[in-house]
Amino acid sequence: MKNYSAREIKNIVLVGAPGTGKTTLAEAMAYEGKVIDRRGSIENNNTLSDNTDIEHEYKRSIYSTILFTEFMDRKLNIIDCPGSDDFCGSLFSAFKVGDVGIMLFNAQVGWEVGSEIQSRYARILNKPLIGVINQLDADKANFEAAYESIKAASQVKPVLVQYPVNQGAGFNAFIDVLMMKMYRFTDENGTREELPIPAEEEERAKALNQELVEMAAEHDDALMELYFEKGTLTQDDIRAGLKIGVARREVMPIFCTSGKRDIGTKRLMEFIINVAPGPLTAPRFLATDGSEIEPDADAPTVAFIFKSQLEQHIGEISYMRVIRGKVTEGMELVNSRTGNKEKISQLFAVAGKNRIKVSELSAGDIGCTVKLKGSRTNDTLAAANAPVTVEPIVFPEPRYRAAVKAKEQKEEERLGKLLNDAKYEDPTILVAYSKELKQTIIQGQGEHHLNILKARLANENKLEIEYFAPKIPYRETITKVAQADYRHKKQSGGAGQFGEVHMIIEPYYEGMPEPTKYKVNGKDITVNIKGKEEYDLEWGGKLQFYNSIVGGAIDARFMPAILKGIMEKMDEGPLTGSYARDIRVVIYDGKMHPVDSNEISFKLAARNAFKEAFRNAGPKIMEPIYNVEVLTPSEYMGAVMSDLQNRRAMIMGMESDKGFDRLNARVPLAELYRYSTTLSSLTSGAATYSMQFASYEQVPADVQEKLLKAYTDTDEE
Ligand SMILES: Nc1nc2c(ncn2[C@@H]2O[C@H](COP(=O)(O)OP(=O)(O)OP(=O)(O)O)[C@@H](O)[C@H]2O)c(=O)[nH]1
Ligand SMILES: [Mg+2]
Repeated sequence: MKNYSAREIKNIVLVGAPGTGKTTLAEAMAYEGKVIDRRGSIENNNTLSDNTDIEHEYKRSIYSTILFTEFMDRKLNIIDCPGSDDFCGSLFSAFKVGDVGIMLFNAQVGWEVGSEIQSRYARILNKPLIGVINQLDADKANFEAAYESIKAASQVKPVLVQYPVNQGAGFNAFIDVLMMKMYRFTDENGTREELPIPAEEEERAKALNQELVEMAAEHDDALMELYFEKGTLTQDDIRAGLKIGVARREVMPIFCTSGKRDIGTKRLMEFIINVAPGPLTAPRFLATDGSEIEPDADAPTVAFIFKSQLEQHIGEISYMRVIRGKVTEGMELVNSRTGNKEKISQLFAVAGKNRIKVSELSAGDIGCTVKLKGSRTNDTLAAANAPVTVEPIVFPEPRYRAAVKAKEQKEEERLGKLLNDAKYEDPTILVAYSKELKQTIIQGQGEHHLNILKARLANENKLEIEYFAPKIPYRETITKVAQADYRHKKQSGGAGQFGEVHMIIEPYYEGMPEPTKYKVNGKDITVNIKGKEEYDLEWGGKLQFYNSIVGGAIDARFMPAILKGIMEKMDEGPLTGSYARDIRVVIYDGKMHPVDSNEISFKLAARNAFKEAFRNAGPKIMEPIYNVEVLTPSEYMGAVMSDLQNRRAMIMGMESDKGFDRLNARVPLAELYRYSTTLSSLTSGAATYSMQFASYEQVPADVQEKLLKAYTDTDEE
């Protein structure tokens, strides 16, 4: 295989709602480029992409697949992404290295929620789109309705480059209003005739051609001038205008295909090669220091790993885009995260599971290497003499949380290892053992996301796991000032124990003034600050600790023990055993015994005084609140809203946007378990949501009651 340079390469990402035909179209593209000599199908489980058992079982894409095809002496690198939003992580990594998205629509459906979600991702990630109305051979194909729905919903303006002549089961021809030709297909293998536009189509074709001309002129002053001068534009002029409009994400040209029958694939690929942005024209990759990395093949090497995979018998496969310079076989590069050297023993162009050995990959190209020692997704490999770190992929926040364990206790260790492997392959899976909750918490993009992992562990690793409701990381705090004295005293036999601590506690808030005096239980207590310590607690919030002892009532050497006693109780709050936060403690008096006082006595005295004061200080349980944003077709808004209200949500705002409603709410985490599943069933899968931690807030009285009761119950056990 030839080595391609940046100007001969295009990197595209196939996106679109589930089942629009991305994987089937990728197959046709590979076939057109003679990477394969027969096209596989989803039904026969033999496509280049979707090549894992689990994908065969579910008949849908679960992972992104990298493919290439060679066409018109160019190389097209294709990343076929899953349509399901549960697997959106791979779309984020694909868009990191792809320069343009090819957005598929199902001609029978038009714009769907998946289109909405994925075009939103493209917008966030600043990626241009080319639109494809696919499945035009289906009985219920309705090109016009699909186009209208795209026009109504898309934020990037669609413009037709093609329209079908005979959509439906007999589909075999379309008119291309850029080429001003009709393409007719004589078989299902892409063989085409180029014909003049039939007389009855001339009027429509001309009108659409005129739209293209005007669109092109709009995007460039020189083209506009030319258009005024001549009254029209040439094909090349139109392409030039489209190039600008697409790159600026203002225009989405629309194509016609049947991926299944390989109709329109070649024309789409020609257009991608001629018009889509490539490595030299797309925005530059940024380094973490903010500088732009030029795609210069002769400069020191920079390669970015965007996907890591573990394959039996092979081990680690690292997919990368070369951003600058060249990666060649045998080369040594440095991983900028670890500082370790990595030797590139073998290099490949990738077509799904098939890997074709190549001797080098040049700036702009995508390929893979195997058996790197300690590199993973988001790592940069760079020449030792020119270290660079590429700005990493920012993956979406998790939306689904569960506790996980192996069905059999003895498998826990193996589970830990396999979950780590899963994390390595899919950075949107987060796993951590929570010391606080005493559970292993796994987070992902949805219930389906985690269920696929469960199925995979069962099939491939013969490991049965269980998901169950995760505990909520509650916090405890206080709402008013309280005081307590505690004397710890023990005199039995040998050395005794004695320590007495008097303390005041009060709620801490940002910017509160220094303590001066308190009135508690009718007593005035004046504070003379001898020492102040302030701690940012590991679990959020603060502890302020003041020493205001007068007249040497307690030796300064016992203060650390007193602090320790308080910390211990904050670690396991007096109400429910959750972490306590946002408390100011003032130690203002106490007593020592000349012989029996020691650190342990003061620690215990402080611990108990704190517990008592805490209970008298209007203690409250706080719960994590999340900002939840739901995106739903307007028809389901009522159902979504009333469900959220049942979840103690506070609705913060609502906004309508082209047939979709966006709803923002603050919802307690305790009410969000399996939310993705409920939302999906409320809206027939048409809605999506994201969630992000917002703050800790007091739980309502009835909830506090329940929690207190639950805790006492277990305490008594
Ligand atoms: N009639 C018709 N069916 C198609 C066409 N393209 C795909 N299909 C069928 O639609 C179904 C989904 O096709 P895929 O290629 O898996 O779609 P996808 O977009 O990759 O799906 P996900 O990756 O799961 O989002 C399969 O049953 C295909 O055979 C097409 O052009 N015409
Ligand atoms: Mg697919």
